[in-house]
Amino acid sequence: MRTSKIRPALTAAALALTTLTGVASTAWAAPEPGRYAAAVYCDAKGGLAAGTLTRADIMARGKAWVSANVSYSQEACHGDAAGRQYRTDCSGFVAMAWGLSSSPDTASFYGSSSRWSDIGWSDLQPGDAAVRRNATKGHIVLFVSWTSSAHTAINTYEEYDTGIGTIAKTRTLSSMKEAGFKPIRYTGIKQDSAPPVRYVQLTSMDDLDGDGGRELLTVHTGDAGGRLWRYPYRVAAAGFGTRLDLGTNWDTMTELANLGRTASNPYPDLVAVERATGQLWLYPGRSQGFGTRRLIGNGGWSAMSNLTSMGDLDGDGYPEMLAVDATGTLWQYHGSAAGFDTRTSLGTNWDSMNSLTNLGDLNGDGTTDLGAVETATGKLWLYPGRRMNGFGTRVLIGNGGWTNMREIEGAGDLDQDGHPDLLAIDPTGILWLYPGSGTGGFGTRRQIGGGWNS
Ligand SMILES: [Ca+2]
Ligand SMILES: [Ca+2]
Ligand SMILES: [Ca+2]
Ligand SMILES: [Ca+2]
Repeated sequence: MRTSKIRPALTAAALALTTLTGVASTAWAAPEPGRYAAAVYCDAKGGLAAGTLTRADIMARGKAWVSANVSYSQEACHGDAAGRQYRTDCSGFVAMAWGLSSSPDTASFYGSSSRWSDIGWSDLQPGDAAVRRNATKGHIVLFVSWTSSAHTAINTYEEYDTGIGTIAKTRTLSSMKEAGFKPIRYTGIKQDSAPPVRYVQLTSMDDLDGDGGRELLTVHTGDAGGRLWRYPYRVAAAGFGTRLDLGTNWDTMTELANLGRTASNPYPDLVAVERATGQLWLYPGRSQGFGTRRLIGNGGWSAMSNLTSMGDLDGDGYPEMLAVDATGTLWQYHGSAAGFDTRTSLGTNWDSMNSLTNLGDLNGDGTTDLGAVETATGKLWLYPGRRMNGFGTRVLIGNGGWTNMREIEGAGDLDQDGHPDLLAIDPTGILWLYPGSGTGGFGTRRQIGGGWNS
């Protein structure tokens, strides 16, 4: 039911600006949705129980109203496919998409509830929402997707205004923040079954085959016997060349780490812990793969995690390595011709972090830096290296969401622009390159592979 009400001129002008320039206006057209909420009762027939709708289901429900361009009115109801009735304004639309038992207003969506929770902007996934509520004004939109990997604008579905109805729209993140939007998540979303983890132990290596490009090692758990693959990076092609099979049974090993070159070998060595015995083995680099392994650490290494080579920190020709023990102490192992000799404690509470990785000299001060994800927050931190003296005060380099990544690995200067880079596999199996900026952060990430979950 469309009304014949004429929109205020400001609203029409703001919409025209939005349409022509693609810049979302902050002059929000949607009037106060809560004012008349009590006046109209829309029977949602109990809604859909929590845990019923997947993100794909929520997007399909939202799209149904967009496709029908359901008219905007705070005093009318419209049904979902099963005839559950929701108020035809911005908050009624999101209530419908989420299958709620009623149509809350934006004040309710902005407030706390067991049915939804605040999330970070970088956590947004399809079917989440963003809500604003200032004094008596409010609006809420359904998040569809980011417009690009730069994450500067989002695509939405929203019940927009009188005469416009339910539409798909694009809004810049800056305008949303300025207008006071915050992202929220329905707590009743049914989790999609996670895609199988096929590639694990992402390990960036120095050049093995002498073509100048770095290598990426990974264990494939999906084919017979845990195959180790080497992916040669081709700088000119900005991607990986044909992978090479380096043998089976690598799923019996864990904590693979690139030791890098030592004074004893022109090719980079690999270390790994044998799950069954807790022994630490060194695999000497050869021109295409690795030679016969050598035992360098008797049992007990299965209690260690986050083995991370930091390169040769004291200049004696042998790389140092970090590892976290079961109590959360971070140890630095001093490299030697035999493997490692002494170790030094670099501090406690490292069991609150995960995905430790050698970032190279990411901040450009001449020393190798460490990256780590804070498990509780999903934030990525840079620990500026102080050679043999541990690390300086940590610096935040990635807001939340990094715990969602399946694998994170400092990649050295993969694209050879002079700055070290980072690789990560996201939950959908996309391999991302985060190019180091040279000043302690990353430029816009680039997708350099897909299917890393198959
Ligand atoms: Ca190479
Ligand atoms: Ca050393
Ligand atoms: Ca540094
Ligand atoms: Ca680079």
